[in-house]
Amino acid sequence: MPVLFKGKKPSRRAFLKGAVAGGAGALTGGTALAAGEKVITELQPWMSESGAPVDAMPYGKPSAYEDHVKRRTVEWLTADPISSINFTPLHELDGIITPNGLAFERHHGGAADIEPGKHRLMINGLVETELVFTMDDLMRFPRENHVYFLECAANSGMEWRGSQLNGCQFTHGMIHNVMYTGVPLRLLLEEAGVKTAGKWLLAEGADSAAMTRSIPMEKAMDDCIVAFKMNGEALRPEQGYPVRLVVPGWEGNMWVKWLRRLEVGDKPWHHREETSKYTDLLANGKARRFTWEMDAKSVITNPSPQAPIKHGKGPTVITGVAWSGRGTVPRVDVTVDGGITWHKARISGPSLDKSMHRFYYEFDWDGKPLLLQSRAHDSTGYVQPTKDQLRKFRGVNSIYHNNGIQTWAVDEEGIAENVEIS
Ligand SMILES: Nc1nc2c(c(=O)[nH]1)N[C@H]1C(S)=C(S)[C@@H](COP(=O)(O)O)O[C@H]1N2
Ligand SMILES: [Mo]
Repeated sequence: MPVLFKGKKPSRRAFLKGAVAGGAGALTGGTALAAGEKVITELQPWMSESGAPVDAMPYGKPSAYEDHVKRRTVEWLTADPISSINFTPLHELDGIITPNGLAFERHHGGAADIEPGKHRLMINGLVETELVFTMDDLMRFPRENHVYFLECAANSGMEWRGSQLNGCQFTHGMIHNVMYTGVPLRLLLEEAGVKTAGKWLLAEGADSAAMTRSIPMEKAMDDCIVAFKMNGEALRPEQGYPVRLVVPGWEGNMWVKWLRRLEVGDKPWHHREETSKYTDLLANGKARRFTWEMDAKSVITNPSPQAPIKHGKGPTVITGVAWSGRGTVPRVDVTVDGGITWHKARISGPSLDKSMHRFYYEFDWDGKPLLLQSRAHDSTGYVQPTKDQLRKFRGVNSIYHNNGIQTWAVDEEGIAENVEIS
């Protein structure tokens, strides 16, 4: 049996002081021992027998008690699962890094299963020397590490005309944020020698969809990465193993997975994914095109429809994530009364360029209904708009690039629901 109190038994007062920082006598989350928390005094099975040996699981997995933490789909969204999408469970995560097994997937022709020894990356078109790289060749270039978010341009697309899906996993889960290791694209292009007429790049995937997108040369030479690792280990097949393009801050569709070819040209190719798709039809019949940058955005992940408040009134933690394709997010505001009063949230963890930021707002909930919103300010001074402000400029036909403020209505029971108030 474990020794509960060695020496002097602490007073209830000292216990409370230790448990609550600054709370005037209220218990934050602990229960006074006197009230009888039996699980701490009773012997549990995991203390009476030895645990699993090392190597029981050579590639580790989360605890079996965490099996509800998973990517999820919305069945009616796409006609079949080959060209489809699933969503990152944002409400189950904390900090800024998305674990590899939980990074949302978007495939247009299923996830390719590539044998790395048979994979090649070709650079052709307007270059001095057309080149073909093996994976081993790529490993001989200087590499860099960067944390970036990848957001599908369609993230929150279903919410354009009004609130629809009940959970931040579904409204905002087409995003992940991982550390990439790879070779700056600039180094590979310099190796091939881009001709002066070479102003555009076509990136092509080796999947059955052979995804292609046109990328301006300035971006290619700036911060794009040909990445082969995510969070330290090889890219997952779903994320483009053995190699994908990283296009920091720009819409996910351009981050070509299973990257097999980079063609240098003098103008954009106007392929399907940049004409009929990933464009925004305005009210006057014209379409916005080449809307590459992802605008500043944020969402409260807890509480949210999939993560209600279960503890009743009293000290309550609100948390969420914020990001911008144009830089960092130095400030996030949170409101609990639908925007009547805004409070500055606390950002905790690294504030990196074009990466997710984690914010917190702690408050004393009086148990009355709440209207929760968060609002991101990015390093360019841009402020996340309301959905009404967005619709004023973009009409109601848009799907892509919805970065409007999200509202969760929380009732007296702590149940949260997706609503729209502004
Ligand atoms: N080759 C290839 N690359 C691709 C796609 C694809 O279907 N095939 N989907 C794109 C889209 S639309 C998005 S949003 C991102 C999704 O990346 P993820 O699956 O790592 O989340 O990959 C992009 N790259
Ligand atoms: Mo996408």
